[in-house]
Amino acid sequence: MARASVFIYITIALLVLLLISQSPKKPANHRHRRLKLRSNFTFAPPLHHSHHNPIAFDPLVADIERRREDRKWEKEHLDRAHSELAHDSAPAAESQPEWEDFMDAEDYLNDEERFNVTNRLVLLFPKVDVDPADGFVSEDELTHWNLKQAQREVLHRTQRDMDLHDKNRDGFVSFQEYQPPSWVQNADNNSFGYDMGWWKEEHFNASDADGDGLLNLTEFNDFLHPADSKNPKLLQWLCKEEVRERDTDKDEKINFKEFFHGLFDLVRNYDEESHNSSHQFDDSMETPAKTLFAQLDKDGDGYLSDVELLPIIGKIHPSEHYYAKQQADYIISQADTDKDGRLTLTEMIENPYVFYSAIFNDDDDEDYGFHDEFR
Ligand SMILES: *[C@@H]1O[C@H](CO)[C@@H](O)[C@H](O)[C@H]1NC(C)=O
Ligand SMILES: *[C@@H]1O[C@H](CO)[C@@H](O)[C@H](O)[C@H]1NC(C)=O
Ligand SMILES: *[C@@H]1O[C@H](CO)[C@@H](O)[C@H](O)[C@H]1NC(C)=O
Ligand SMILES: *[C@@H]1O[C@H](CO)[C@@H](O)[C@H](O)[C@H]1NC(C)=O
Ligand SMILES: *[C@@H]1O[C@H](CO)[C@@H](O)[C@H](O)[C@H]1NC(C)=O
Ligand SMILES: *[C@@H]1O[C@H](CO)[C@@H](O)[C@H](O)[C@H]1NC(C)=O
Ligand SMILES: [Ca+2]
Ligand SMILES: [Ca+2]
Repeated sequence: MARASVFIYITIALLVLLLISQSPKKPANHRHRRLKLRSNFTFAPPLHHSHHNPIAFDPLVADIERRREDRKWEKEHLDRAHSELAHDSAPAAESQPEWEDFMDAEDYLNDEERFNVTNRLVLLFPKVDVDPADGFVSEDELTHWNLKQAQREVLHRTQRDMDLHDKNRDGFVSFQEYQPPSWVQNADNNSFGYDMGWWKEEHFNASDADGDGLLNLTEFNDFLHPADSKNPKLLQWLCKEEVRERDTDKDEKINFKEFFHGLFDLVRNYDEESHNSSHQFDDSMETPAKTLFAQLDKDGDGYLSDVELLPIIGKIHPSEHYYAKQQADYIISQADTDKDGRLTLTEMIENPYVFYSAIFNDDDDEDYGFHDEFR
């Protein structure tokens, strides 16, 4: 079937790659562009509209970045962790990178004979073009691909965090076992504002979908990324938390003023980015804000309760799907030469750096604008 031919095809492509990688090393030719691995990571979960790392298009690049991030993470935690941890979290013997350190990895990516971007795209195209496999990569297909890459990344980080918190190593995190990270402990209790309810017992309980008092990997992942969760208890908690944070006059409800200065901007930004509507930044926004407020205020008491925030919570806390789509739209806008809204393999090969620009370090004068796009 088609599956078999794809397999043969991938095998051949891999052989070609192998042959190329074993040919004698020639002096590097002059390049205008250097692919660069990202080296700074933030280990706190992304809250609100904080920076969201671009998703690596190529799983091979993601893999290199992941290993590098793991090393940095281990170093950061082992430096101050107790010796018990130091033994257990020593790097696993599984699939060691073939390069000694990560400078080598970056050299590898920039060695056109070992890491041939064209061949990479040829190899990846049939993996993205699956629904249907028609020779075109659609926005949905690319979004789905990005989302899969992002989810793999997120789950990997959760697993890493879980290893740290699951003290008795039974695969579950109990409430006694987990300790809030330092950014929670050091938060100033008196400042009204963000994230005060995070890592508290209510948050823990809401994440515990089956109510057995323990969080397994799925539940712990939801705990860290409630906006991506399908757990209704947790979404409800997130809404409550949002009310707590926005409720400046402490009446436990959101009045119009509290809604207009804060929440409405988030909803509007979300709609603009996904629907590409026209920009307007003036007082005339008060009218649409009032309209939306009235729509959300189901019981008409002039305030928004946590339950009434539920329809917009996905816009206040965008999910991975949102970022995956945003990135797909950006890539298509840059690479879709014939403007039919979808990508052929040829279009991708002719615009390779759009797919690798998250690690693109421009030292020529062209502006790819990728980083700006994703804040
Ligand atoms: C990573 O470093 C770049 C500059 O090297 C900086 O612009 C960017 O904000 C940093 N990102 C994070 C998440 O710290
Ligand atoms: C990359 O692979 C393509 C197709 O196999 C080939 O045409 C191109 O010359 C290769 N580039 C380099 C630098 O080896
Ligand atoms: C914040 O309040 C908790 C108890 O509610 C307390 O244990 C903690 O020390 C306080 N943190 C700071 C920085 O004041
Ligand atoms: C969380 O659930 C436990 C029972 O599993 C209960 O004893 C505790 O009071 C709950 N805490 C909160 C804040 O709801
Ligand atoms: C964790 O528990 C939930 C039920 O609360 C279950 O649906 C899920 O499959 C479990 N995940 C793992 C990794 O065992
Ligand atoms: C986005 O906006 C631009 C310019 O305002 C317009 O040309 C384009 O058709 C819009 N795209 C969509 C999908 O609405
Ligand atoms: Ca397709
Ligand atoms: Ca096209």
